[in-house]
Amino acid sequence: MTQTDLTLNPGTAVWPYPHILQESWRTWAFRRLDAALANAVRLPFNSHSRFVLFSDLHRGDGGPTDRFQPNKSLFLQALRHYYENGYTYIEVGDGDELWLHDDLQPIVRAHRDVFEWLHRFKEDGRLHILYGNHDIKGPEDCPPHKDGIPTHEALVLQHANGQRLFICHGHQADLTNARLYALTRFLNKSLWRWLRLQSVGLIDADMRVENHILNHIRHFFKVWTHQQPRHIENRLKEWAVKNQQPIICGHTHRMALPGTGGVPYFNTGSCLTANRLSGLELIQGQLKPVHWAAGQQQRVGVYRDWANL
Ligand SMILES: [Mn+2]
Repeated sequence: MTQTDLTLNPGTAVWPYPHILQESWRTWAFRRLDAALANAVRLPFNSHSRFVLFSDLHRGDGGPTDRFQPNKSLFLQALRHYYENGYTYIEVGDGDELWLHDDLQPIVRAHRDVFEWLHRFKEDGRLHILYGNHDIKGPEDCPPHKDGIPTHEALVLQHANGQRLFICHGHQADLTNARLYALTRFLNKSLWRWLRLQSVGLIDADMRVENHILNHIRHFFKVWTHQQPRHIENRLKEWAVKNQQPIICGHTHRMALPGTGGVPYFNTGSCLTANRLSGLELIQGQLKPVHWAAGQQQRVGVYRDWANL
């Protein structure tokens, strides 16, 4: 298959990784997910509990590479709404962008108002922050806290009826974000950052550049960024089926809800589209997708088929 044969339509078959790589990837990803589940913080909940889950905000330093900045005021509105309505906020990883910045200080300085809200939630015991691959500097270098707020790898919401919801960022199933971690982070810090500063916009489809080499690089990343999340979703779904364990992730930036009788894999989506936040609400025992756009909260579709929560 040549590169020009690949199309980007949803539902396109994923790149066929060699069988042996698929197998070892699966084994390795399952081991990491098993460990995250075993070490997860347990949290009881019931049908009166209210949770809101967002992920992949990628808060930066307020400068030109900060992709959170355009959505900041919308996110502040959402936080106020959820705080005043008694929700517990779960940040499902990649809240902050530590691949482009060496430490959290410039991020906290640029978004002090956001962190003040987070501290308000924390003081009420209504905040749980999970770390994703962009919140860490290496697989073994996970921050114990952010601005004094404890962080964890995973969370299990445990209902009195025995139902368990497992929540983690999802990079545990991503080969490039663990085994190849150092290389991936290096490329992000150097190449990706430089390209963003040049406004080339590798994955922004409407950007045109005259340079042929850059166009080829752009095309490769465009295909990659459409294909790779599907591989990761497949690993996460396989794990959910094997363990009969509903799982909620972020990381792929693709919102997901299982259809009736489908694999119980949920994804919060991302908050990187300008003027739009995507997330999940868990209220009255139901998980619902929620979108915030220009200050308006819209619930699109309700997943009702997950009985007895
Ligand atoms: Mn991620």
